[in-house]
Amino acid sequence: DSDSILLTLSEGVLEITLNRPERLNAFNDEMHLALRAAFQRAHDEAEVRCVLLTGAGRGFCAGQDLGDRDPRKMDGPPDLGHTLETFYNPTLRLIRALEKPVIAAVNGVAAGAGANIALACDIVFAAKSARFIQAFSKIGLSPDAGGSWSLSRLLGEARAKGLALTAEPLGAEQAEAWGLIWKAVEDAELMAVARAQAATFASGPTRGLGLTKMSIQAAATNSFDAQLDVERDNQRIAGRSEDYAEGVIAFFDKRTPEFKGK
Ligand code: T3D
Repeated sequence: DSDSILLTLSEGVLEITLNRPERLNAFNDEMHLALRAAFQRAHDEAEVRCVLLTGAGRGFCAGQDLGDRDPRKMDGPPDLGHTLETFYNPTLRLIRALEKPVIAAVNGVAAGAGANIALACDIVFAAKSARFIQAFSKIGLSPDAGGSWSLSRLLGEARAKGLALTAEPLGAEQAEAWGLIWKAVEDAELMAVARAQAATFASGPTRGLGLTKMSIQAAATNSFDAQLDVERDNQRIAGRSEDYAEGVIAFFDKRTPEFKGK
């Protein structure tokens, strides 16, 4: 734990709050390391059955803290490839590889890498007042944190290029209409809606949910034929889970299943 993020683990939900509200939760090195450690914990601990990521204050995350990139305070141009590989990419890889659902509750503006970290999550709820901004082009950078991948796949090339080249803010309702996020919800209801979904996932068949995530992700690069193989392999694993047996028995008993996440 560190001051730059807040962590709670309750009823199987690891809630991570980015906590630098005076900087709209922009990333400094400490927050990078703390966020990565939190996702590593989600990976390592069986008690964690769902992750919920949100931001403190009025913003979700404004991307990299530009205070740490002020050319007037540096000896020469930074190697941003190195900073991406050191700080952002390991966390993004952890989010995608985590075989548990990751929910983003985008409570306010999500800019630059802040937008793209949200888009790397599995289910994105956004407050209706939230905006997604590919801010990179405004400061002479190009998309990172998986944004070029997510935008192209979720929206297609025309909208991906439009957002990335113009840096025009995309409102939450438009993001939902375009299929970029799961749902835009009333601001006052965001956390209740996101937490209810997290609770449902955390009491769900974790193995099956994790395999579902993996199958959908694998489809992005697979042929139909290869994807049938992925489904076969994942269903083989799911079919051996205790939760699958419980699901079928509960069906015949006409009761709600009690999944254990095993
Ligand atoms: O560097 C590497 O390692 C490579 C990786 C790069 C990844 C990236 O994310 S690059 C993109 C970095 N982010 C941006 O360029 C976004 C910059 N911020 C903005 O454009 C705006 O702040 C927003 C559109 C996000 C929000 O606008 P608004 O009007 O709602 O708020 P504001 O007044 O601009 O910001 C409030 C405060 O947060 C303000 O501080 P102040 O004046 O009250 O003391 C502002 O400076 C600060 N803030 C916002 N974003 C950042 C930031 N401070 C440092 N870094 C930020 N990214």
